[in-house]
Amino acid sequence: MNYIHDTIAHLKQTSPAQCEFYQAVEEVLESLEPILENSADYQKNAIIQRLVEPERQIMFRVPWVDDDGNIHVNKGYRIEFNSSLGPYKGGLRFHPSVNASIIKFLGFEQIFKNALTGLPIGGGKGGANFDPKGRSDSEIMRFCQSFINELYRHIGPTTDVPAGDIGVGAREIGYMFGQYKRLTGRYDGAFTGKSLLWGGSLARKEATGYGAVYFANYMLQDNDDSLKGKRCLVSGAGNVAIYAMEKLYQLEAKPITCSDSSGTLYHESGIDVALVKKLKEGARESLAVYLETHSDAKYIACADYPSDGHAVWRFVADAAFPCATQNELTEADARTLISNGCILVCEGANMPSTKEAVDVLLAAKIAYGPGKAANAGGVATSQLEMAQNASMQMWTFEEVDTKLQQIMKNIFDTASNTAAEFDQPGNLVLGANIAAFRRVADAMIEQGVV
Ligand code: NDP
Ligand code: 2IT
Repeated sequence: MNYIHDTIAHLKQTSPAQCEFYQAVEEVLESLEPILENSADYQKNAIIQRLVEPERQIMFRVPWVDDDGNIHVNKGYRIEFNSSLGPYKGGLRFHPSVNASIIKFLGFEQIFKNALTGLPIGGGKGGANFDPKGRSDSEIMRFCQSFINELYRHIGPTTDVPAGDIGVGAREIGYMFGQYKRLTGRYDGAFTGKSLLWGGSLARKEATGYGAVYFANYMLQDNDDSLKGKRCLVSGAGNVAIYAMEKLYQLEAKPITCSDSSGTLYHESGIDVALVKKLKEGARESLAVYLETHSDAKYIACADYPSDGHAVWRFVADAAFPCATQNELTEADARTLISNGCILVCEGANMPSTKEAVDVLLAAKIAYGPGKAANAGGVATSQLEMAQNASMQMWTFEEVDTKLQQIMKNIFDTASNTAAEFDQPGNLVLGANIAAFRRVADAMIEQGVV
């Protein structure tokens, strides 16, 4: 459709050199063809032209002093992408690879993910090109305080509510909330992913990983199958990967891999999740240290990865859960998974599969759960945290977990029914994108040209 291609061409011209952002936009807009073709309303209201342009982009300097007295400067970002369904909501990422393209792709995905949850939350994302690796607690605290010295004026429980992402967990949220409270004098729900001691929600820490595994099980149940007894490949060893592995065991599946930024671990008898938690949540060590406890496991360093992809996807398994980062599953990886008999790919990470890999997975017609549907349990539970904060309540773990399961089931049903409505049964990429778009676009039309 010329109208979609023109929008993408214009975007590339006006927002140069943002390839991850183009990748996310192209995937969504291409799926929208069947709905845009028949809706003069969406065209007349310039919905897609407005959707791809963030409502507001904040970029700022983050100066901080390390333990030796040296001054460093990082780039801070918050992209407030779309507020048609509620306050901007989305995480903060601290990683050296962060740039405007990465934050915009994440913010764009977040609009649709949040819409799919059915909850009243708009889309946003932020972060900094700061590398937390090897930094002391005091350095992390000073960095977080400096980051908030600028960001505090843009956030609040009814305007913009940040949370965690890569490199940002409960420790960083604590330091940021402390500085926000000091500067504003307010004790409110301007962040989610908070500690359970002071306003966090039970099950938020577990929610993204658990939610992705619930989603995978719903996909399999639709084919009269289940996760029970399945051998699973997991990438990542952070928040999402750890709780995905924990839930896999609870559902009697077996995670046999995980990975970090230095390499991949393979353990035929099943990954020792308690040990990975200890290494990563506690000491923040490399996965290579796992071998000191389990000498029968194998560790493949990044230097030994195949030139066309990632070692983690080259093991034989029934299911794959990419839970680390974007574009970590290539076309060659997708082909290997399928030729090795893998029947399910469920994305805990945001946009972990390259465009070519997605095409291979869809063409093979295996169960494929795209990130914006499969990993929405994290942000959905963040909204449950906001609801608890606003009503000054604290729900039990079981209450939150039950709601999480209902939300994941609802997202699966919505994506699956929408795919069937547009004559592509099983294509959850198309189903999720169209269902989310309809909700956001209709709200934008009702709210006028803003
Ligand atoms: P963490 O920082 O807790 O963990 C990230 C893991 O992935 C770490 O093991 C890290 O390795 C590894 N990793 C990160 N970047 C790279 C890279 N460039 N190459 C190789 N390995 C890498 O982050 P999360 O678990 O929170 O996030 C993982 C993914 O899930 C991201 O895509 C995020 O956007 C997405 N997500 C997170 C949600 C959440 O609630 N936290 C919600 C929905 C999606 P190392 O240990 O060496 O640092
Ligand atoms: O990508 C994501 O959905 C997150 N990092 C979680 C966002 C949130 O606001 O909980």
